[in-house]
Amino acid sequence: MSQWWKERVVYQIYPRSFQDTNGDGIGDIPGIISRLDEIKELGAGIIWLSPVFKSPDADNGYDISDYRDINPKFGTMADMEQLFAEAAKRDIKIIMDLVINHTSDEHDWFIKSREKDSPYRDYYIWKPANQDGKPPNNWTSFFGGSAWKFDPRSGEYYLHLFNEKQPDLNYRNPKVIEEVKDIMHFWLKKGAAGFRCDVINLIFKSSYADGKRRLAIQGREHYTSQEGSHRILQELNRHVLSQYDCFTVGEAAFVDLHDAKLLCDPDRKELDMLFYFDHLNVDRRIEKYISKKFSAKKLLAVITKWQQGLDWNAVYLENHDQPRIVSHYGNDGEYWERSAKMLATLLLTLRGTPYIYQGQEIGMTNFDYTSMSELNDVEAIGVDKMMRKFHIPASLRWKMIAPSARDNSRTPVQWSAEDGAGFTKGTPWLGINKNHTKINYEEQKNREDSILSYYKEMIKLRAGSETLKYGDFAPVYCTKQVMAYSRTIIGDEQYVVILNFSDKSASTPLENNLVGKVIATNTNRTDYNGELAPWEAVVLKVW
Ligand code: TEU
Ligand code: CA
Repeated sequence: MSQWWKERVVYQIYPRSFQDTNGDGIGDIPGIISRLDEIKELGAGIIWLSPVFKSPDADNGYDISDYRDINPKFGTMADMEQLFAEAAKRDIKIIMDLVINHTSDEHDWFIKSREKDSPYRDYYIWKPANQDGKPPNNWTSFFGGSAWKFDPRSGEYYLHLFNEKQPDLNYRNPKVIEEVKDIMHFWLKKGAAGFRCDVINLIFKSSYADGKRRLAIQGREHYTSQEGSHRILQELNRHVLSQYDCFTVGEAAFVDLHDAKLLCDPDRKELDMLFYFDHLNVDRRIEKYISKKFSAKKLLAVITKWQQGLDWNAVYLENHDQPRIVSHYGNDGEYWERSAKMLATLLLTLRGTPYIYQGQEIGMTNFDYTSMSELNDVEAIGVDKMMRKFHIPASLRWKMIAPSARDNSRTPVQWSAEDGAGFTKGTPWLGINKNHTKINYEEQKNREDSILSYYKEMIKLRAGSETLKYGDFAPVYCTKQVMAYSRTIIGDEQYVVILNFSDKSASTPLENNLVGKVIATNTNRTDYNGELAPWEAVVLKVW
């Protein structure tokens, strides 16, 4: 079967923030349908749809209470079917978010599982207290606090790696795997072209022993990329995925290159590609709330490791869990436009399938919130609570949380300068950035030198170049400030990409052969002489 997912660019939609049509302040499926032409025009050929399933929204849909129904906030199953049909008309494929590490505690399986003698008891991970009457082990949740919640009715604890409203499924129970297969068939038959698989390398817990003591997420060595997870992925592939023309991208937490190679090895038939986090953590310490200095050198080292280590990468700089890249690795002030384009150049000239997160294509910036009360995210709220327990003062908590919180990327898409940003006529579920009067789709749509136009050009350039899609990657030059790398098909073509990650101008030495014809740039230059302006990007065709 053709690997069309290597040819196309993916556009991620976070439905509640994309486009509202009924004025309730929440994006919806009719809203997505109304914007398919914009996605097509951008040049994306696949949509990754964050969860639209029935959910009490403790974690904005990543807590599913019915995998075969649509959240009424977003619309109906008929709307979803229409979305598949309208997307197909435009040759846009849709992949769904498969969230199977856990369900909502309001899922029917979990409700039944609370009864000790129910046939559903074993769908989840229930354990008695330890000898001291404490939780079964010392594991901590991704969102702060113990990963176990006591259920007084049955006198046992259940495991939740995420929020307590997200109980983990028990993958030692073959019935759970059969349920997952049925859900996958259901959506593939409806027209899904594959899945983004949420924290897929964490599903199998190989032991319930205490975890090594850590600052956070204690216990992870017992469930990260275990043999059991590999086995289950192979089974899902054999019994389901291999029967459809579809692909999977796994989200793999704590993954290292060794595990990633196993997860993505085409011969093992587990995943087609995966999201790792290393490249977004070069300016963060072990925990994302503690920052350290960024350098282009460190970033290039990480990129090189993954570009050369895996045959095919999922290339991304933003998603609904990460801050906006222009605020993270770029400059969202004076050099907003140029640095956003520089980062677009990076995204679209690496080897792999590029993923664009809604709003990234217009250079949306981090949330302009000023206090915790404006946040919605269960993670930020949990982490704040945990820090409070450790007596960390409010000002320091805010300093750590504000730049990294997930709500940074979850503010509504800025379609226009109007009140409501063209997103809603009602009250938005999360604050709209005040800068929508300046940064919005409408303003950039017909402006030739806008960030949006640049994304379109770069997507076209990639689509038309075998070398940019499939060429080998090699690092060429780097300093703290500048990186350069090449993409090559031997005997055919070579491109060199030069990027300046700073407010200062820079130069690259001529002996590195950084010469050639300028194919793309975020400035007006027509030739390259080794001098780079602040935040400049230059793509050279060397031969
Ligand atoms: O994210 C999993 C995950 O690893 C995140 O918790 C990550 O550590 C954190 O968000 C980085 O800030 C996935 C989803 O993408 C996320 O939205 C969900 O909350 C989570 O799984 C649970 O389903
Ligand atoms: Ca709505």
